[in-house]
Amino acid sequence: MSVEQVERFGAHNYHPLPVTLVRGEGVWVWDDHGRRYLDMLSSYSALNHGHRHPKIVEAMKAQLDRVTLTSRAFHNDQLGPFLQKLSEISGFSRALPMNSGAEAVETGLKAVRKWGYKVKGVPKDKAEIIVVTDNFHGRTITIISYSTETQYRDGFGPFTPGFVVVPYGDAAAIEAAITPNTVAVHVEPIQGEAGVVEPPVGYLRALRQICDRHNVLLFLDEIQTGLGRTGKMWAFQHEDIRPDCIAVGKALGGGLYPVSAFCADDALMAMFTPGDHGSTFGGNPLAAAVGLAALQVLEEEGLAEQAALRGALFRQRLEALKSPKVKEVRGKGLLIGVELFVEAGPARGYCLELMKRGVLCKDTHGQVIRFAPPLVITDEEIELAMAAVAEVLT
Ligand code: IF1
Repeated sequence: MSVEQVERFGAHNYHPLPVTLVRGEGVWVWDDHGRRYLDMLSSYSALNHGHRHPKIVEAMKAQLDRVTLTSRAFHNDQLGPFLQKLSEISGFSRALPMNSGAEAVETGLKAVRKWGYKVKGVPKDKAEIIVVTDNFHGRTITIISYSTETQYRDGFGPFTPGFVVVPYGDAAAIEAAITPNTVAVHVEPIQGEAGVVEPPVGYLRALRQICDRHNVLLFLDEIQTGLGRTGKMWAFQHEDIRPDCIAVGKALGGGLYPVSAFCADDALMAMFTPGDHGSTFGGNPLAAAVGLAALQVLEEEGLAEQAALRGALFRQRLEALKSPKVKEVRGKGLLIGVELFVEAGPARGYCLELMKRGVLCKDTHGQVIRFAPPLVITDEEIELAMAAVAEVLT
């Protein structure tokens, strides 16, 4: 059976909860014993549309009967409509399509560095990018070069230079770290992996002003917070600012296929000339058809507004529990973190208890239970989840 095969033939780079999922539909998944669960993790926010959204499945099936891979050595008829839609929804004039979130982040790191050299006039190989403590932007060696999580770095050196780490949430620390070689400030609007950590109100607005003052680019990672998750299409909209560029991923693939992109305006995207950067699968017609459908469904079903409404209900219910185990409820929209007191014990135990009651979620950083259901969740489904959460947390 599959679990033993994964143990025998795979790498032990994950420690999954003891459940084997065999079917998914909407917010529901079923295991190999026919038991049903509410998916409150959404594959780390890649399932904003829910499992197997019919309209996205339909778009993918249609494209499967046409052409799936062309490489970028030739044009295909799906990439254009996808890029235009992503431009409209992101508010950036251009997008460079990739596959994983980390690839979109790496694309952005290349763009802001090259802009530093070609436009700002930073001396060769001296570009500095300011990042923050407890960041998570992916698993490549360059990206973990600026991670502050020992486990993500241990054994993987030597690391990529050119990153300056300052405390998350402290705008003054960002400004103090800027030098003439600083090309960008690179942060998550809300830190997901760190445990759904929100910065102080006004942080993003302060970063925008600081970057403008010092001719530095603001590069936001919206891979987990974007595409409606936090109750607006983009998390940066909560502070009414506009970054210079964003990385997008996860739900851009509609829960069916890896699709990511780096979005920026003409001047920054012009740093890429033919042959500078690429990817075998980036921008393939199947990805583009799926990505277009995912964006259309987000708009047609008002999933960002749904996340704001359902998130408010879910958060209200969580806070009303007044559980003695809960230190804090954090987050925006349907990106919610429940931090437990250390005395309550590790969050993983609660996730196991919730699993026994038909709710799947994930702990992060030991003490935080992350709730991030598909944005298509209904009030009734939230009440079902809350029944289990109430039992486990009180
Ligand atoms: C794992 C974490 C979440 C991300 C942000 C970029 C990426 C991610 C803000 C990279 C990916 C995933 C990766 C996955 C678990 C999950 C995760 F706990 F690891 F950090 F969501 F919080 N920026 N996050 O959250 O995107 O290359 O994976 O497509 O690595 O275990 P990717």
